[in-house]
Amino acid sequence: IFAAVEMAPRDPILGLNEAFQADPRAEKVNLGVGVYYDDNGKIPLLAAVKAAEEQRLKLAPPRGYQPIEGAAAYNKAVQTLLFGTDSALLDAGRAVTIEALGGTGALKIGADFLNRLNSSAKVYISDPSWENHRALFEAAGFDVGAYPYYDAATRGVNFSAMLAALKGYAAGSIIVLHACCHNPTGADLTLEQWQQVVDTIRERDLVAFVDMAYQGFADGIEPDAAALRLFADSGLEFFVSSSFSKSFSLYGERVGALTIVTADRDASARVLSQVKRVIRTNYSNPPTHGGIVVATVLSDAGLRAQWEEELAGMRDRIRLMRTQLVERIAAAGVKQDFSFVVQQRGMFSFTGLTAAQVERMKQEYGIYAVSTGRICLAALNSKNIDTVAKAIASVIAD
Ligand code: PLP
Ligand code: TYF
Repeated sequence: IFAAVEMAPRDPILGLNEAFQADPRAEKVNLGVGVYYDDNGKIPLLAAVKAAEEQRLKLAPPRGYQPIEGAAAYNKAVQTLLFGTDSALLDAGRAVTIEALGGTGALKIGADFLNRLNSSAKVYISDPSWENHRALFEAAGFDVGAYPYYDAATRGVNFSAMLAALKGYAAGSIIVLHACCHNPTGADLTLEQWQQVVDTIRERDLVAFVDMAYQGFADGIEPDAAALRLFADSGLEFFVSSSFSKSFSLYGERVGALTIVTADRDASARVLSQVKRVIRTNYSNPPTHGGIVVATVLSDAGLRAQWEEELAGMRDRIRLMRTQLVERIAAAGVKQDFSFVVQQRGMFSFTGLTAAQVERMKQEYGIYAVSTGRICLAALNSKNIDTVAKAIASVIAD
């Protein structure tokens, strides 16, 4: 039965991990995958998470099934992070949230549900986007196109081209948007531009699917939800996938959520009943641990304050790495202006390094990056930043 099975290509990002692990060089650096490491190069276990886990362990709760849609306390906490404590949309019962297996799981449940509603709708992702967006919506049965987004010349967003493209799409098309900290470019829309996107989505009868994987990594929990709040204020129906992989450093626990905003409470009940069907036929119900930990932290004032402080610490360290990288590339004798790295937001920088230069970084220095030139700033630290700056200087010199 497997004679005709071909070898599948590796995931362009996760595949790098395998190559990195196999590299025997001690001074190797992995700037590929989007994971936050502390200054010692370790994935942190947040103190707020540890405290919540200890509480849970002490309670020694029985391990029954969760509801299909996950823990109610968790789903409510997610809604408050997305829409704020004082939300007309939430008060009106216009949002349904289900606990999902990470942001990826949220995207997939949303995509499967959308496909049941209208399988001939076209999906548009940003050009470029997170590698998995296209594959995931295609796997759900959609034809996936891309709207113009990044402008290499300005290292910003080609907003007029993006808006013009949105205006040309057929009614019902699904537009996947990055709420903040765009992956892979680090280039976000301004709030004025977001308002124009919201207006266009309404005028053209498009469906917004807002992906929020990095809330808290640009400016903070509340400011990073600003674009989402414009959608909330618009009265539109839309989809949100969100993730705590990065903001709680809970990657492998797979903690995310799908939130669907509907017209009213009645529509919410009908939508939830159908989404539960999608979940049942995929994995029945989500795992317990990660969601309970997040809900515990978010519902306890002390733990929540501690978490926000730890999140700010991660955000600030990434910012520091951005300024230091720019300084050290200049100190290594590079004339080209790299100050754009400081303007970019979130974990990533689109450095402008070519695939050939990225390959040389790997071969000559054991420094791994995505072939598109994307690097993860959160993998830099006080010990490796000089090596990385010098390697970049060396591969762009000739
Ligand atoms: N969406 C974007 C834009 C991402 O960068 C990621 C990265 O992990 C995800 C979704 C998936 O999140 P998770 O790891 O929680 O599945
Ligand atoms: O873009 C990244 O590096 C993160 C992590 O299939 C990731 O979003 C990468 C690839 C993938 C799943 C997660």
